[in-house]
Amino acid sequence: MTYDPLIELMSRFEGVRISNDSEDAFAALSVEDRLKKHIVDGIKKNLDSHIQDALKTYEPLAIINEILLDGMKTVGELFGAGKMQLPFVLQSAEVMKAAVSQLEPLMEKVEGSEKGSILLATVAGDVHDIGKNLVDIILSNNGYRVVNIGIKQPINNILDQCSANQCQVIGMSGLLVKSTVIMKDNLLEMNERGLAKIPVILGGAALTRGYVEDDLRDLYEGQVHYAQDAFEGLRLMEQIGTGEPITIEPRGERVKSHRTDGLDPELYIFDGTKSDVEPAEIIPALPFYGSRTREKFDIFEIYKYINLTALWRGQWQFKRPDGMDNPGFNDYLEQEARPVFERMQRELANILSPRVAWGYFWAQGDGNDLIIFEEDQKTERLRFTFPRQREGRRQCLADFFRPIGSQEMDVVGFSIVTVGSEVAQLERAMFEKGDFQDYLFTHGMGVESAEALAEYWHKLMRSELGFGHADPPDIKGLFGVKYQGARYSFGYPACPNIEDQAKLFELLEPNRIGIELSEEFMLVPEQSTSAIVIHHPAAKYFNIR
Ligand code: B1M
Repeated sequence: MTYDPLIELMSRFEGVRISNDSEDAFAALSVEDRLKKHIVDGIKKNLDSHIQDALKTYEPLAIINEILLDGMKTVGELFGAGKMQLPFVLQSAEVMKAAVSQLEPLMEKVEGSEKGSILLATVAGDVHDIGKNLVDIILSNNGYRVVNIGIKQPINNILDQCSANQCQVIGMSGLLVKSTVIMKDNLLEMNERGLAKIPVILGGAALTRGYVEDDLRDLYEGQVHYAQDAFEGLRLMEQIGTGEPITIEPRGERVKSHRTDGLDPELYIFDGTKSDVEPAEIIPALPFYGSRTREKFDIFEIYKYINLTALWRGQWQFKRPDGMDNPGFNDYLEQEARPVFERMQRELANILSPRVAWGYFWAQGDGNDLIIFEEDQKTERLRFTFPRQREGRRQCLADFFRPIGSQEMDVVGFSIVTVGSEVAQLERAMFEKGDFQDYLFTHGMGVESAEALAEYWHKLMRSELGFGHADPPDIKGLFGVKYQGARYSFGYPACPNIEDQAKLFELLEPNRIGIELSEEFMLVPEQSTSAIVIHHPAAKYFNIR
């Protein structure tokens, strides 16, 4: 991009909010209210001098416990009432951390000043960091001691670290379906070792309240609680600390949860009944056999494919304030989220390094299997087995291909994309430094850029396969899957077996573009995603039950 001084100047003021942070706005307030205003409004300017003023009357510990934490309590209440958005909560947490760092050296003894302590970990096999780290930020800036031991933590380590650090509570996080099973095993292990006296808090996307509060609570001999988000974690810590009974809302008739991950072995057995999917009329010409890579991209072109709903509402967690209508919320997002999005695009342009491996192969369906053939179109190279819906249309991905033995060979595509590992390093540095708001923004931007690259590349594959002209005219139509065929990621409902990533690796050799497969079949770097690309016009997303 060329340098334009005007754009550069304007960019410095992008995202600047007109806030009441002038000295005048503070001058009329008491020393206590000044500090609370810093916290609630997330203002760092003049924080040190206002802390110096407070030190004339208060001990450092009293400033933290009686004034600053009171400010954070207000922040929590505003968030709970839907009057404050997560990014601004994180801005308050940044101010809290800055204030505590200024006061800590002045305190003789920090231990004992904590409201409670928790050992936080993402469970074995799971690489997801952000959810647990948000919990860490909220708890540690509300007076709790948090020992955050990171991702992929086996139960032995969790228990050893809990004991070594004398933590009162264990918090486990995880985003994968498999992680919910590991959490259950961990609780059983704690029972067995006589450690059920330790209260446990569980959180993460694949968990449900019912699973934790019905199933897991039945088997764990101590207290186990579900936290939907970081603030529920905070409320639970407060209740555990005071010994106050934790209220459990009655939820009607109890239903024991059953396996919902689509990995039930019965779903993989083909009993001869196929779905109602008709054969595709046209089989696309094979663009090339095998796989290729590409590493040169205009990142600004990729940014156009970012799904702003997923980024702004999913990752950055902007929520519609109570009483605001949809058009009002859209205006609000344009005002609050758009400038951050513009800034992030520029700041990450040289950090993100998009890379793709993709390919096309001869294929045919065989019951629940998809056979991939060698270039000779005769020799079997490998096969995938997909689950079939138990009832209804009885769909299975294998049905979207010409069946084994038919005259015509079918074609299947695969893709794997990454935006590199540098963004994860930047995130880590931001988290450690206490730049919590930018940590959230950067993480969201990194993962949604990976998803955008997958969307962008799928579009290119549709044109290589010869039906790109049927695409919807605008990018929004792509998010509604209004094009021919579909891109299914292993681990998602129609092809839930994450271990199939190993076969995709065999076909695409993405090590050439710096993507590795962990022993638990996760992609490293984290900001990566893979897919099987199916051309059949009837191929749409479906669930397996
Ligand atoms: Co994917 N992904 N993804 N993905 N992804 C999930 C996790 C999945 C559940 C979607 C689904 O199937 N519906 C699914 C896993 C299912 C399974 O296990 N079988 C899945 C899959 C399959 C995959 C891939 C394997 C797909 C593929 O490429 N074949 C792949 C794997 C990537 C890898 O290996 N590196 C992949 C890739 C990706 C993207 C890169 C595109 C992207 C980013 C992933 C990432 O963050 N690293 C992505 C996204 C965005 C998602 C979803 C849509 C959102 C995840 C997220 O960022 N949440 C997710 C589905 C979903 O959650 N709806 C999905 C935001 C984050 C802040 O929330 O961590 O849950 P979370 O934390 C929250 C709460 O849960 C709670 O508080 C936090 C703050 O409010 N909380 C706690 C969490 N821990 C807590 C602990 C507590 C208390 C509260 O106390 C101890």
